[in-house]
Amino acid sequence: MRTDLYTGHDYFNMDDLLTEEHKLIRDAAREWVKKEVSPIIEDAAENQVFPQHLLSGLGAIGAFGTYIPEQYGGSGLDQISYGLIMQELERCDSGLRSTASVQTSLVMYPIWKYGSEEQKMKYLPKLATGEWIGCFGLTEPDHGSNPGGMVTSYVEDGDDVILNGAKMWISNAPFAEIAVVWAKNEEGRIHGIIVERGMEGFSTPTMKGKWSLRASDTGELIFDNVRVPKSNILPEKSGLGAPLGCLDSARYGIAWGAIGAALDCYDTALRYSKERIQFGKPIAGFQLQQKKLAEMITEITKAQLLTLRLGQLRNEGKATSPQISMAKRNNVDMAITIAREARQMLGAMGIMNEYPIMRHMMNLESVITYEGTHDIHLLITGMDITGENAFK
Ligand code: TGC
Ligand code: FAD
Repeated sequence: MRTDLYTGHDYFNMDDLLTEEHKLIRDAAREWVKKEVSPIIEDAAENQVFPQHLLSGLGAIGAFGTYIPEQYGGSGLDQISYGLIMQELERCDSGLRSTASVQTSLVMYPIWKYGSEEQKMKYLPKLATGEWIGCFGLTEPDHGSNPGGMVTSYVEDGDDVILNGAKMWISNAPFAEIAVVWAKNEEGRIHGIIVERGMEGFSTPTMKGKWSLRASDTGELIFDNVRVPKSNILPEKSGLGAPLGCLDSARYGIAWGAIGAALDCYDTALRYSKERIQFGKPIAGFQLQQKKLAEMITEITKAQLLTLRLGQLRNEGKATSPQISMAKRNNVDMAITIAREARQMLGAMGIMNEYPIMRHMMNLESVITYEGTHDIHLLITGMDITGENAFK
């Protein structure tokens, strides 16, 4: 196992645009990752398991509920702080960032935005510390890019509803205490409903065999006549726009996270190229290797600028969904391209788990697919600029 020597790269002095608080939050997250996660991440990926002992630490660095108000146990910070934490987590591993973005943006966010006061007080403080973990059930076996076609549904029965259906590919499902599940009511309208572990008929089988995001637990959610109190339905928003609103927040975090993965690949390749001698000199001295490195830092810098601006827009409440889609799509594509180039720069060493690049590359194959595929985000941009819907 190698010592984590990562230092960060800031070619366009982006730090000048951050506050002292932003830098403190980012540096604290970076130090925690180096001390607690870097030494164990390769084993976790190899063993296909999320290290659950990290949950309280993630809570302590503010990764759970970063922008949720303090009255509900969150950190009450801004969107850029949230982005910086996601960047530092994914610099280590996309699965680590996944756990935090699901908890903050897909579980705490809908409870905060669409929940009742009782629901907020019951769930948010425990989710903020990591005492409870949640998951988000939107995708179904037959409905991925087209979540509006979902078949999971419920019928009313006195003070309860009876829920039936199944969700698939759900991050954190195998160990989550609660699931925010999207299901149709008898009129076919989509609602969010909080399902708790232990409710009869509710199970969360683990999905094994992933070559990607191996340090993140993924599972199914099965609902077999699950009786859920009506008081667990999120009352303040319904329709497909409700889950898609959560996705905006999570996709924004991924845009930052992907920069982290790209920075780690670039940092590793740069360091290696200065140390690796071939034909009597460091490979960093060959033009072809310099071209790779120069293009990497150029693309990272462009993504950093785009994403910081997006963070400013989100702080002002002005960011549009298509702007978020563009950043998610661009940054993940940028990161996966850099991972592939960086792996080549390490030659045979690039395939070894002594270096993080191959793990990042495999992780990013999930990141480019979940929260809307690369092509779906392109179609969102296409529709925004032309006014024409090419989805259907
Ligand atoms: P469409 O008719 O366009 O829209 C339905 C309603 O939703 C509104 N809307 C949005 N609202 C908020 N935020 C957004 N981003 C929104 N996009 C659309 C829209 O205005 C409309 O509202 P209303 O009031 O008129 O009803 O919907 P569509 O059925 O045509 O689908 C559009 C499409 C394809 C863009 C969308 O469904 C989509 O984004 N598909 C991708 C699915 C996806 O991203 N799934 C992610 C699952 S969660 C996940 O992957 C977590 S991984 C987490 C981790 O481990 O990190
Ligand atoms: P499909 O929708 O079947 O798409 C297959 C291909 O067809 C893609 O290339 C797609 O771009 C293309 N395509 C689809 N429709 C169109 C169209 N209209 N025009 C052109 N091309 C199209 N979901 C959750 O709800 N919660 C989670 O926590 C979660 N975690 C995940 C974790 C992992 C590791 C992974 C891999 C996925 C996770 N997902 C989760 C599911 C994820 O959001 C879906 O995989 C994703 O939305 C794509 O759906 P699909 O896999 O069914 O692909």
